[in-house]
Amino acid sequence: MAATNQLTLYTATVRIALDEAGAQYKIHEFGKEKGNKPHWYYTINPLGKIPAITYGGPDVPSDQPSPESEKLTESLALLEFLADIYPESDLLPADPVLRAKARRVIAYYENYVHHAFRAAFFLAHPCESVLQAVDKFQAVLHPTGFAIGQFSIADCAVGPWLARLMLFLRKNLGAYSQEEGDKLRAALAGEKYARFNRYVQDVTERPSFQNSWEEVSAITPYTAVAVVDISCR
Ligand SMILES: N[C@@H](CCC(=O)N[C@@H](CS)C(=O)NCC(=O)O)C(=O)O
Repeated sequence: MAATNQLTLYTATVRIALDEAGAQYKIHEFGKEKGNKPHWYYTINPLGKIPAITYGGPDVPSDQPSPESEKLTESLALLEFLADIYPESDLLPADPVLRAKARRVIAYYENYVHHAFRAAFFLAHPCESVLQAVDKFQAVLHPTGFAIGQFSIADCAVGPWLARLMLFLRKNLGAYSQEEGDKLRAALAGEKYARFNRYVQDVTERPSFQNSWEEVSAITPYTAVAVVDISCR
């Protein structure tokens, strides 16, 4: 384990977990360099992807990472790591059942919702598959409140994506036809998806979400190019 608790986040929605934990951290934003990372970043993540965290080592400028810090990547691993180093945040509760439920919500989002939205947005697949995915997803949400009742890494992981997908849908971005888009919007607004809509509303109203959402919307232009962004997590 690192000898210091220096922690630098290289942008992304993992920031929600840091804010929830009340962590002290530095943030490095890439802005226009997002798709073409500077060479020093490859010492943190050889894949050049964000998010990443440097942890431990001396407190150095974020564009001069120390060889002494741990370099951590993969958003879900980072969320679990933050829950581990800030146990008092309860982002991943001690109860094994709740832990399994938090991980299940993330898996349902990834395995069903993300794929279905992508197929509709990129490949103009019938929007019906989005509704089926959302239905499966809402069935594993706690009946009220956040994904497992209390706020957890599940909300950090899926909240920003759901907000982004719903934003794209509202803005009519994607390969689906106007008619399919209208059908999907109308169906999703229905009573059948009340739990899903309430969940999206609750997560997006959370102050920690609002902090990083401004960042996401600032770097994501509302154009067809923005749709490409949903391919990453
Ligand atoms: N599975 C990785 C995906 C990382 C990823 O694809 N990140 C995107 C941003 S969401 C990225 O860095 N894209 C820019 C690039 O590929 O250069 C994770 O969850 O961390």
